[in-house]
Parts: sequence; structure tokens; C-alpha cells
Amino acid sequence: MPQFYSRAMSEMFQPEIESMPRPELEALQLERLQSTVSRLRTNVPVMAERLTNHADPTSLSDLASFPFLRKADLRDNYPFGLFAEPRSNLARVHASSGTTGKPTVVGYTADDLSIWSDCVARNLIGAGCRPGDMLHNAYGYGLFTGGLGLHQGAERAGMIVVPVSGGNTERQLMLIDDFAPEAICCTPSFALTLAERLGASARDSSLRVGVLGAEPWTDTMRDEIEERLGITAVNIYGLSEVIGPGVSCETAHQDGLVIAEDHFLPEIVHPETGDVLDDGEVGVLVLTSLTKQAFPVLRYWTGDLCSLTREPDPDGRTHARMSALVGRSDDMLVIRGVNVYPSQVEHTLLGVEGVSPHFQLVVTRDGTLDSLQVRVEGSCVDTNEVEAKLVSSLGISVTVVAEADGAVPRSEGGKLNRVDDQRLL
Ligand code: DLL
Repeated sequence: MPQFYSRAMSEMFQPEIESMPRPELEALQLERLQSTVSRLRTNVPVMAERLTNHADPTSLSDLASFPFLRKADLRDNYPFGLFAEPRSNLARVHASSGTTGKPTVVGYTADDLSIWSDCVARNLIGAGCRPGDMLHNAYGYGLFTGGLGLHQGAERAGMIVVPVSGGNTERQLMLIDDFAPEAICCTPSFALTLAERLGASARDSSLRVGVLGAEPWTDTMRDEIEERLGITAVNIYGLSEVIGPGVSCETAHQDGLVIAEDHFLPEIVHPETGDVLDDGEVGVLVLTSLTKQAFPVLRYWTGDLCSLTREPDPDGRTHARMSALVGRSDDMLVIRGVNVYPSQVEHTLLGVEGVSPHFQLVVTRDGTLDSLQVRVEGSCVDTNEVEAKLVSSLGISVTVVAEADGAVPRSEGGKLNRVDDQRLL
């Protein structure tokens, strides 16, 4: 039987920072916010112009008067127009694939990379990893921030990294078997692919902790991954525009994703009005970097929907915690006027006996009428039952098609796109 880390055990990598009293933390945030605004005014002409009519913040609540920065701003200033350091001071660039051809490019100084390593090391230690543990790192290496982000954080935490990257599932299975890593990081969909290929032997693997993220997943999917792989699976969140993985992560308590608030200031705002919402309310996560040198962001509109709590966690961490994402404000599908999130479909499907966690949404348009088809797997699935459940949770009619096992696209390590929106073609 695999050995579990106790869920009650969640150590801190930087306890003095992670459990800093909130008044002290907020004073530090204000000081850092002021220097970020000043850096943007001095070093980034585009931002200096935008901030002309804005006074320097004298309290954290002043942040709400500043304009949002959006993905389109990064695109408009491609590739390096928003960088706040000369090229010679950069240590690395990363990029995330854009929907319109050109990627979104971000840069790091050596200090930025070091802070990033600390953030990810906090995540790994909080998740239950320990110095000397081996990490099978199946996030993609390259321009994507997942591979190198987890890599350097694991090294900072004193772990042994297997930099396997994405793809080649068979080889990954062999390496897990031969090297016996204690921890794995990859997308949740890839964790399921691995569990599926390992079959009954999955629970006997050496793995105890999974640090999974970069794409949406639900608690039901987590239960399935934990059950099949015999691991504690925590949710890690981040985005390249803000730093990469390590913006926030659950601890072994699995009770909200702790944001590294000494480096990233979170706000939750109304998706349409942009007004700041209270803790507990769901809205768009907006992030301001507080220490980044090469690519500082002021009020970056992530498009990710979640809520915040500022209650301390069971170990005494004082930094704000965000809920798992409930969706994105912009990957929300509007089908016949109804807002549909893929995560809603997933949640419903996973509650039906016999339906595997693999599914795909296909949206088509005939004249002006949109149709939603949900492809699921499982030869003995009662499609009428699944349809009825989806109709009641989504509020629109759906056709469910049960396919043979393996017919729905799988993750081979990268992010999985569960939506085939043919209306866009
Ligand atoms: O996905 C960074 C990352 C790497 C996070 C490895 C976690 C682990 P991007 O490619 O820039 O960066 O994509 C960022 O992915 O705005 C979310 O919509 C989504 N995303 C990231 N983490 C999660 C998560 C990386 N835990 C975009 N749950 C974000 C749901 C996530 N969605």
C-alpha cells in the first residue's frame, strides 16, 4: 500500500512570511505597491502615459482607482513593450500561446526567478513534499512556465527533479516505476491518463503527492485521481502574465489555494462593472505584482472566476486563499443565450455512474440555432439519464453521445482543450 502523508501535516517553507500578521503583511504590500507604481511610471512609457492622471496610492484601497491591464495590452505591446528592465538585465523570457497567433511574452530578472522559486517551494512543501523527495515533473518544459517553474521551485525546496516534461506516456510510466518518485506534477487530465494506463497497479506506485493545475478540474475529478493513484492531489494555480505556477496553491489541507500575497495582491471584481467585490463573492481575479522587476503588472485582469477568503488557514498561514476556479469570464460558452462553463458539465458528468472523466463539448450552429453535443465515454452509459442530468444543471437541451473507451481526446501532457466550438470556424 502507498504511504500517505497525513493531511493534517502541512509545513511551511518560509514560516515567518507565510504566517506574517496581516497588519504587517498589508504594510509590506502597500510599500511594495508604491514601488511597483513608481517602477512602471519610470521604466515603462506605455504605463507612464496611462497613469498620468492617477496619484500614487497611499492605501491599498487606492488600487481600485487604477485601470485594468488586459491580455490585449500585452498583445498590443508585443514582444517587449511592457518590460520594465533593459534587455541586458533579463535572465529569461517565457511565453504563453495566444489565441490569435502571436504569443504573450513575459520576462524575468535573476531576482524575479529567485522569488518565483521561493513561491513554488512554498507550494511544494505546503503540499507535503519534503527535501530529498523526488519529483516527477511532467509539466511541459520550454516557453510554457509549468516545467521550468516547478523545476526551479523543487530545487529550491531541496527536492530531486526528474525533468521528464510532457508527452511520451509509456516512457513516463517506465520512469515512475523505475525511479520511484514520491511526488508528481502535471495537469490533472494527464494524471488521469497516467492512472488509466497504470491500471490496477497505480495505487502501488511510489507516488504520495500530486501538484496538479494549469487547467480546470473539479473535486470529483480530484477524488478519482487520488483514489486511482493513491496520492494526495493539491491544486496549483498561476499564469505566465503574473509569474507562472506559484501564484497560489492548496496545502495538504486542500482548503483553498493560498496566494503568495507578499508578491501578488489579489482583488475580486465584478465581470461587467469591474467593481471590487467582497470576500466570499465570485468574480474575476485581478492580480497586481508587488516585487516583479522585469514584468510588473498592475491590476492584471486574469479572466479567471473565483472567490477569496482572508481567514487564516489551519496552520496559521495568514495570506489570502482563493477558491478553485469556477470558470473563466471569457471561455464561458454562450449557447442559445445561456452561459455554460465546461466545469459545470464536468461536475455533472462525474456524478453519473459509469461515465469516465473524459468528455468533450462540441458546439455547432445550424442557421441561427446553436446545439450542444457532449461526447462521453462508457459503453454502458445510459445517455438519456446523462442528458436529463445535463439539461437540469445547464438549463439547455443537450445531446449526449456515448463513445468507445479511448475515443475522446486525452491529455498527452499539455493542457487539454475540452471544447470544440465549431461556430468559430
Ligand atoms: O498554466 C501556469 C501553470 C503551470 C499553472 C503549471 C499551474 C501549473 P498559462 O499557460 O499562462 O500558465 O495559463 C494560465 O491557465 O489563467 C487559468 O485560466 C488556467 N489555470 C492555471 N492553473 C489553473 C488551475 C499556467 N489550477 C491560465 N485551475 C489561467 C484552473 C488553471 N485553471
